[in-house]
Amino acid sequence: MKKIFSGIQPTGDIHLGNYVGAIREWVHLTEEYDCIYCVVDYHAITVEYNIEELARRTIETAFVLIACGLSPEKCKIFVQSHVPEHTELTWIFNCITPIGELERMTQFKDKSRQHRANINMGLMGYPVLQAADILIYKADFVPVGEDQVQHVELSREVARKFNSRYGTIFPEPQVILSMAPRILGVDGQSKMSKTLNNYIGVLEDEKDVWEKLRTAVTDVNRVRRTDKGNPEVCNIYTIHRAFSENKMLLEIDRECRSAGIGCIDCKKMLFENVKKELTPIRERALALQKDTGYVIDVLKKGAQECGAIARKTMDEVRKATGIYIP
Ligand code: AQP
Repeated sequence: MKKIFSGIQPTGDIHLGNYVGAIREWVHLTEEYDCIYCVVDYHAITVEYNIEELARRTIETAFVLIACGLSPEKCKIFVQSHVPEHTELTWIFNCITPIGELERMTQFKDKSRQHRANINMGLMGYPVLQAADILIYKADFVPVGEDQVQHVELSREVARKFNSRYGTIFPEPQVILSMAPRILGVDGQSKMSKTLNNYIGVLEDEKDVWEKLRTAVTDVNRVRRTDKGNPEVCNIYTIHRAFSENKMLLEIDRECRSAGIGCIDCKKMLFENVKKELTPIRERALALQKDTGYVIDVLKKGAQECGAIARKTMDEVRKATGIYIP
């Protein structure tokens, strides 16, 4: 069975972008691949964060993953910091990764702009840690949204560089690009993001979801109800594509272009479909919230199993790099 690795940061509420851009596809992939999914807490501390909230958010992220349908019977779920070999391998990779490669990463440039007062080594080295996350399990594929493609490409370069210098240990991982690779935020401008506060949370209650959808930016050129719309530039239509069936999409496309349907009616149809998919997730999450012990056990088992794989890879890496092994 080919191996899959992917991760999610415990930086805030899991939103529709994370769900359709990553988690929903992670669930399907467990049917065909040997999947490892990780709550990447060390990635989350590369920017300012709330110390009191990190542990709670880490557990919460894990139970939302399970509530979204990831079954611990079908994949491994664990917390990054519980397998310290990730950071050990990062150090080895740091020593073969050119700084220039890291400086040109789009996410580093964006986050440096957002966090001018704290442009730290960890922020720049984020993709190196990500390469270690992936390669320590010798993953063949990495399912991600568009924003993470550049980082996976860097992982491939790191693997290539390591293999040519020390002998082949790592595969060159390939991206599995999400079917919904870039969901925009309700501002209609930036990627939906936990830290930009432009998101609709997977666990938000129906009233709040509707309020956010109702006021979300649509096609800015469609000012009046009688103006014809352009679904291809409309944020709401992008979300529709992730939640609605083809028949409805064709109908909306046709009606929007001829001004036959207004934005509010289009949003109401979307809301119904989002509600249908999120309600069972919210119910499962509520049940899991009352059973934190179960989630903690899942994470413990995941860390044990992943730790065993990671230790084996590190043994190979130490040998290959000439580190003294007593
Ligand atoms: N808006 C999005 N559309 C499609 N996919 C998305 N992903 C994130 N946002 C969107 C995908 O979700 C997975 C986990 O992402 P992450 O938590 O590791 O970090 P991120 O990509 O940086 O997501 P956020 O919400 O924007 O987090 P913050 O605000 O903390 O930086 C990834 O596969 C990602 O592609």
